[in-house]
Amino acid sequence: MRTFISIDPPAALRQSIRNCCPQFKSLRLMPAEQLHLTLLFLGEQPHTIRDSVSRAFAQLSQEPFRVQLRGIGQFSSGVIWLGVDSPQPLLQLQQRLSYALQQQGVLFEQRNFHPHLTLGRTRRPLTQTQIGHFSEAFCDKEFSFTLSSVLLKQSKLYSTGAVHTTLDEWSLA
Ligand code: 2AM
Repeated sequence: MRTFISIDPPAALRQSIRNCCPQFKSLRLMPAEQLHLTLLFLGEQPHTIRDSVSRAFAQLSQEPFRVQLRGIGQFSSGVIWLGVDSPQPLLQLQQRLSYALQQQGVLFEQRNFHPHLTLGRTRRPLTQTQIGHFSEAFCDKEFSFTLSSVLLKQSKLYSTGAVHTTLDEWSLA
């Protein structure tokens, strides 16, 4: 299974974020229900990953904390994203979970973590003017939520795009 650990903002917030996005011809926006932050991309894993993540989580004692989403950017891969303001607590959680999973013997590729919420994808990068429109649409909005749980998701790739299914959920305590 192709898996990842996801943070899902509350449904109402995801809808507000989606409603803010300007539409451009070349841009494929994500549906509101798919808006998420990837905390850890685990890639191909056996079905035992669920138990491994459970054990890793049991080792962490992480209290819920606020996450503030702010700042528009794009990756060269054509991903348009919304960033995270003051991401320190999130980075710390990512590192601690990553370490705990390695202690459980879970193998996955370690990459630089750039927390972001993918808003849409384009074949060709958006122009500076288009990115400016995006930033303007988001600039006076406050998108924050309390992170109280994380999810293990499976990602199935189809020609029409990825379909994500939740396999399990763990609460921060
Ligand atoms: P993206 O939305 O920025 O592309 C499921 O594919 C999730 O894992 C998506 O949020 C995707 O991020 C992320 N993802 C896919 N491949 C990844 C990789 N190699 N490293 C980190 N994250 C990845």
